[in-house]
Amino acid sequence: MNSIKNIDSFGHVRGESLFVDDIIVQQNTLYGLVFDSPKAHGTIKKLDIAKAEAIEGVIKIFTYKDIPGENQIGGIIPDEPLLADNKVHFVGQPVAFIVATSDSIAKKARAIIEIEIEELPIITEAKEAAAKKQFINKPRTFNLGNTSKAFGDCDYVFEDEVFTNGQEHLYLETQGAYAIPMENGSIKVTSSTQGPTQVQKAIAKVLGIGMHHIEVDVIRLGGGFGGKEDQATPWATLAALATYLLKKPVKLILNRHDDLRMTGKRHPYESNFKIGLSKELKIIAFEADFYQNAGAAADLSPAVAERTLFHATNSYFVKNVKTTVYSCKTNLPPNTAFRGFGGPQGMFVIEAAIAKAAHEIGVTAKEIQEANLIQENDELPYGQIMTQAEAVNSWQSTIKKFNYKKLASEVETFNNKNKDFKKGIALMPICFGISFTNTPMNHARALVHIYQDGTVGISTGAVEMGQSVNTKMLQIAAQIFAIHPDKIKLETTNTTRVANTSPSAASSTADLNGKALLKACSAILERLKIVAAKELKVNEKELSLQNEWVYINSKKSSLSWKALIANAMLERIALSEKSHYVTPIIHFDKTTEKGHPFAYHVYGTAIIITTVDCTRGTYVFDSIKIVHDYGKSMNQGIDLGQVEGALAQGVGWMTMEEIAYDKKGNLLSNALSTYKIPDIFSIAEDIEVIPLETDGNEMAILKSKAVGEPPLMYGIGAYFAIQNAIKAYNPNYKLKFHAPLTPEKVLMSLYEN
Ligand code: LUZ
Ligand code: MOS
Repeated sequence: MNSIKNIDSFGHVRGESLFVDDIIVQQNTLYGLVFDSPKAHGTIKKLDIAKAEAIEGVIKIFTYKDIPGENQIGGIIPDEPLLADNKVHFVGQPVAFIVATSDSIAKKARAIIEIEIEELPIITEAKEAAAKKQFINKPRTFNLGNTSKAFGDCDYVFEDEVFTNGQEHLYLETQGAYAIPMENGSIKVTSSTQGPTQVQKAIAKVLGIGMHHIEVDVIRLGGGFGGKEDQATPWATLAALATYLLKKPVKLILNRHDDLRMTGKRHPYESNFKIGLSKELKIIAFEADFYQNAGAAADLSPAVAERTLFHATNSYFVKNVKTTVYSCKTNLPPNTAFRGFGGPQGMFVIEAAIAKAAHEIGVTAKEIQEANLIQENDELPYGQIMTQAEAVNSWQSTIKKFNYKKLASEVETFNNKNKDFKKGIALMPICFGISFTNTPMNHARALVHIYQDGTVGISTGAVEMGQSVNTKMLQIAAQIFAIHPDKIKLETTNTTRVANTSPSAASSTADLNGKALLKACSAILERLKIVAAKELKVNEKELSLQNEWVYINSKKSSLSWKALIANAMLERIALSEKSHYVTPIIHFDKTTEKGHPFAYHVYGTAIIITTVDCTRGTYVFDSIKIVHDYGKSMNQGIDLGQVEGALAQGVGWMTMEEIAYDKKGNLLSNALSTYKIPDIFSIAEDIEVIPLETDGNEMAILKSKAVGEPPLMYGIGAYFAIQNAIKAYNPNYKLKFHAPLTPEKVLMSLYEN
């Protein structure tokens, strides 16, 4: 069972898997296109859609005036109109929605819409916004101990600035939705969203009708990475708006350029840190201020900001901590969830602080990292007491299993012998909290039907986006019912079957939905055992299911799974079950900023080795070696895939993916020719991932820990490996913490003096 392949793999390879754009369209389907703001900030003085609307084949061009309900799609804070009213706040902000009989006609119409905008001052950077007091909400501060006092007791104190850039999600499948009118004013929307309920809720609000009129269906996503947690909503809502008003099916699929321009990305952060250490290299005090570039509306920024604070000390125990995050309002598209959700931004800063301290004191970062790893019963800055801490375990396993000493001495030998090439080595421990940091979101439901022929249909709130959650769900049901996976079907994720769901996010989807599914399957199993016990005239405690057969005390009985189900039907036993799972224990009090927000933490440690070409500033990664805490992985192939994919994304964020806006708020990295993501050559040829040996965790599904986001942060080590190579070449190099560390920046650093 453990080796079951992603159930979508054959469909994907054959091109048979269905995405929104593959749905066979109904007759009279119309095509939508968004007309967006060409300016980053200003007042709309004139919007002329009449000429465009007169084009043959253009059915209607909608503006905010056509919205029957509220022109509002903000999820956490109601600060985001669906269509701009009299003001625009970023380039790419939807202003009008063109609906035509074909995509090409809609494009012609878009080209002749006239807009006049009286420009207002444009802010593109976080600290610039902070200086002008442009914030999304109030800052948040986490406090432990007393930093100002503690700095006085430190032998060393260092400060510096840090920048991490944004990151484009670049899901293979762009944003899109297809809405069709049903009877009595109801609408069915197929959306490429991680959050079907969010979409349903936003549509109901914008149309001014009840959520019961909106059915959102999600087949699967061609990637999400957080980019479709909140930001699938506008497109589905626009399609639904047009469908509602025109009573026609409307399809809206963003092309890549529109998607890149109109959607938000990972938040760039400008930060400051102050770190204080003792002679023994204990981190006594740590302070950081994080300036998050939120973009023009809140979107998920407050939640992302919160997670930055939760991860600001990464895998380390620090007695005195004070961290503050400011969500700064700028004229960029609202930045949003991205794998790690603010965690990576926080973790990079403390790693930078450690690198700085090591450099100044004249020790290796490893010595500081090692001296401060968090341990059992240590208190985190947010009050949670560490249990089942694996930071030391994963660190020591990594050092031992990969023979770190030998690797480090090879790097040193190489550097002594070579002038034009330098190697760098870095260690990157991770510690990532699992649960939505907003406690009320940690619940899920599953609906299971056993059909009378013994086959099974499963619905949960989980959205399949390539992470193979459906395969994990199937494994759970197959295990409990002891039936072949071929007898089980994962239904689409649909708001009428499983309602009020949290988005598939926070690495928690398999845990939450899997636990609900486990409960539902177990409840049916209990009923079936009673039927079998009656039929076989034994005590139900003696019964088990194996290989589609009922066993009595591990001896095969006369009763097959199929016959058992047929009997249960005759006995009028419910073959369906709906279950609800709520993560136990967790809580958090935002007034004190203390609590126990995470079900558990995921750990691991990576060793990253790079070779820098000191003539060119280019680099390759020789090897990336990881000991990762899967708990007891329920599917090693799938989980390894998640580790490798996340790692590539982390390395890309740290080294090459360079989002660029000009001062006018125009996206310069607006195509794949100007935005470089990692390819097969960017990632180390030698990647080794060894599972950390632990007991797993009861709060994880089948003790198999969440794996979606944590491994992204191994990529942070890539920055420091390159930095160490630069240090080996240029003794005058002044450490800078400005990611991504592109070859251009490396080259400048190699030759600065
Ligand atoms: N989404 C969210 C997330 O709403 N809350 C979270 O804590 C979170 N964490 C990671 C990714 N998405
Ligand atoms: Mo996410 S960053 O949608 O888990």
